[in-house]
Amino acid sequence: MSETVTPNGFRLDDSGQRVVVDPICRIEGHLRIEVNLDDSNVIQNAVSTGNMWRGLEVILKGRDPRDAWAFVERICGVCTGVHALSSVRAVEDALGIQIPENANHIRNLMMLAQYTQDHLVHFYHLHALDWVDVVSALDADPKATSVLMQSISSWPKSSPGYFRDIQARVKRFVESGQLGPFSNAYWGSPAYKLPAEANLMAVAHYLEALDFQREIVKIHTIFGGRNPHPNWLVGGMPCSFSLNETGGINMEWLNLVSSIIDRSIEFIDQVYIPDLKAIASFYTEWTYGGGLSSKNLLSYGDFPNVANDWSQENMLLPGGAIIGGDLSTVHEVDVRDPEQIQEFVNHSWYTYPDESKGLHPWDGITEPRFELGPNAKGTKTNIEQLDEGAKYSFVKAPRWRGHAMEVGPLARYVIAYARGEEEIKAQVDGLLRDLGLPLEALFSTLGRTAARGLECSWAAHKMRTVFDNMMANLKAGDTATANMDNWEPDTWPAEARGVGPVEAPRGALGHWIHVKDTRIENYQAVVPTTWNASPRDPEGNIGAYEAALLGTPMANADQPLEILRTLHSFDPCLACSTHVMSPDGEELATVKVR
Ligand code: NFE
Ligand code: MG
Repeated sequence: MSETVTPNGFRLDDSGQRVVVDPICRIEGHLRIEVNLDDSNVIQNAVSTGNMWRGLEVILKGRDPRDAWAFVERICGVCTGVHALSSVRAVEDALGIQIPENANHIRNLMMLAQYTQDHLVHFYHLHALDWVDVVSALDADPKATSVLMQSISSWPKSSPGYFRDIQARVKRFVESGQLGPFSNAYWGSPAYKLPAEANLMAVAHYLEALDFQREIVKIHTIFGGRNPHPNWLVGGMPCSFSLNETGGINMEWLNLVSSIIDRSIEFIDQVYIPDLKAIASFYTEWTYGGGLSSKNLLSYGDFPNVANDWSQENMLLPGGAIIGGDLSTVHEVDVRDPEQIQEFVNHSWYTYPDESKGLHPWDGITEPRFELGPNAKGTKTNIEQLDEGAKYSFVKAPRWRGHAMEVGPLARYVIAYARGEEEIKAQVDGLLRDLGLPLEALFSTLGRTAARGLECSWAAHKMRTVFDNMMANLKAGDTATANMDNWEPDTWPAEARGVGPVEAPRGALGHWIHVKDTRIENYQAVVPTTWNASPRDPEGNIGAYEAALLGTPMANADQPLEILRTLHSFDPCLACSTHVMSPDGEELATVKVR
């Protein structure tokens, strides 16, 4: 191919050295990235591949729509609950079922708890070690670390003795030769810029966050019985309030929820946000990873303030679409319009009768076809290089009005900023001011990571608002959590279609259902990581991961730290995006740098 320019404005050149990173670690699911480097080791071509298939859309056919949530919730245990929510919304939409105010409050609370926990775990446990050198923390002066910590936060765990103990723990790890969660990284690389004290501080918080995240998900267990995979219900939520009694959700449980919310706000604002600012301040020159984030962004909007009102004005976080980086216009998105959202498969390991066209999810088809293109190298079970001119991923290619889109916290934040949402604007402007950066700095790997942190804080605070609203409603005497009108199949029309848009932690999620004669005729999920990890489409537009990697210089082609930084900033989840492992679970590829 050599050099081409894609319709969405990215210059590709596949003539240089090909580097294959497989698997990308510290993510959920199986992701392979191939890039071509020029003579200066700058990325000139990028290929994003989801290399597993699970088939959840297919196994839903013929089932009772009221059961669908329990199947699709198993798409992923990380963004747990989001697929169940999308499913019950889709079924309620199809069958005209309204939910009580309390059910809306509980769903909002559970989703906000999900954002808070998922973003926190992503920052510390999946992404921080791209920026924080654990081994360097051994060289830190615990006293100086304490001074650093106390200069940026009033968090009480900040004494020299505390950091000395943490350092001793890390030392035992390193000396044992068994690094456990800290193994397989590129420690000592010159790409790590933090002073030893900042590294020690971040490692301490890695451990603290690991403990604290378990507290947050108790909110799921209180309202949904368990985590991961809490219980849901078409028509409401499967829990009941009895404020002054011992059974059901009483004041004791509600007080625990309230206490978790307070502690979440404290941890996020006193630990996560100060760490984010401190770490980012050493990497402001690392400006790579923008790609589609500066062009096309999509959010459905979520967290309805009042139940059953789907207008953007009613959303705590309103959505829309931005095209070509034009922040002056936020386009309305209609998930029902067959012209707007379509999935393409000409570069995906699926087949359609006519692969030059996309299909709206209500008419979507999930029929797997695994085949290697003529220019792929290696064998079917040991692929050395994929052929991006042919089919090359189990991720489909969703498009909005033909555009490849980025979704996720950065998309939500830029859209809310463009819509003039005051709280979001204040957060974004405050962070940029503290770091001395212009708005354009947002359109980058660091911007994506920063937006997730701000959104984590936003979500923790919004839990308080939603909780207080729910308590006021309960105290006013409304304790209903479910509505069983239109629940029985004999009340359903012969045919119905519904859609359940959700803003999941990683971005815009939708489930589309077609019910026929009381059974599921067709079911399609278009997931955040499906958007971001998308392969090329028939026009040649590249997806968000692919676009974000272009132009990034690699210090050392054998240590793909730069690729990890940018990929991790999206918080990839291939379990979600393919939701559909090769039948016999065979290994499709091995790690290779060529
Ligand atoms: Ni498995 Fe998911 C989220 C969904 S993914 S993590 O957030 O939906 O892309
Ligand atoms: Mg799908």
